Amino acid sequence: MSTVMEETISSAIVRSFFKKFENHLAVDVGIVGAGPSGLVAAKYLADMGFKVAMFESKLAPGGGTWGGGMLFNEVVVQEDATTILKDFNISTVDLGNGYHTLDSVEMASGLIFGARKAGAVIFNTMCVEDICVREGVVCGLVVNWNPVRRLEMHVDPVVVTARAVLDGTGHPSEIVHKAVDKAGLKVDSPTGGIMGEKPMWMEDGERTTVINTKRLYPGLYASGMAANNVQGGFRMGPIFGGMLKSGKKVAELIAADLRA
Ligand code: 48H
Repeated sequence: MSTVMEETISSAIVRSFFKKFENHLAVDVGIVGAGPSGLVAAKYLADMGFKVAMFESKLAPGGGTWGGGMLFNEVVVQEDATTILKDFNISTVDLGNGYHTLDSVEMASGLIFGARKAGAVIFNTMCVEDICVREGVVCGLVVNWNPVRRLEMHVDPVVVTARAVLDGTGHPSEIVHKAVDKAGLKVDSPTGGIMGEKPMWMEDGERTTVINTKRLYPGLYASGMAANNVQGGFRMGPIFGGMLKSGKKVAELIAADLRA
């Protein structure tokens, strides 16, 4: 009886996973949440040569992209955001009125593939449950398996240190909540706290998502709906230009700060 193949395959998985994880315990940029804004940021930062690790609590990265609008698996982007999609080799259909449609499955899978191929490593099924703050700088992520969190198991996490932390957790802005509610930090918002997302107004929500994308505290940034929640922006539904442009803007902000 030979179990050589079984032993070889199991050993290959365990060794390669731990090599990858150990190699990403100290990174330039730790991104929490692999939604569209985080994935765009990951690709551009990795393209610029930064070491990027993303932590996504779900099994499938992609965030709110997959379901389109109301599970109709198409999304809309504005003309000026299509250049970002072209960087990922994602196709769109020009409606001729300033808007493009695209298949949400192609968008989700294309963003994931593009970020990964650029060199960003995605750790799926891992959630970030806390942050590290040292001498006035956010400098690390406290990471655990999401099933541990879901099953409320009393298991301690491990820490990934990062020169920059990006909250890409979408509507709840979970990481900025840790910064404000737990660490007591005053972030760069009108009150120093989390303003809370406003109701639907597509035009204003899209306009302000990019403006709302900023460094909130030394070492801490937010993109996409997390940025909107922190600054009190309107929601915008299944239009994704603002998410893509937010990801690109935050990558440029982080890169400039890390190079300074
Ligand atoms: C690890 C976590 C944690 C955690 C959450 O919501 P997302 O798609 O993020 P964005 O902001 O890039 O895109 C928002 C967009 O999808 C959207 O919802 C829009 C446009 N809504 C408009 C409207 O009107 O509703 O993705 C966030 C990701 C998800 O995959 C979460 O599972 C993940 O973050 N996440 N991962 N650790 N603590 N919290």
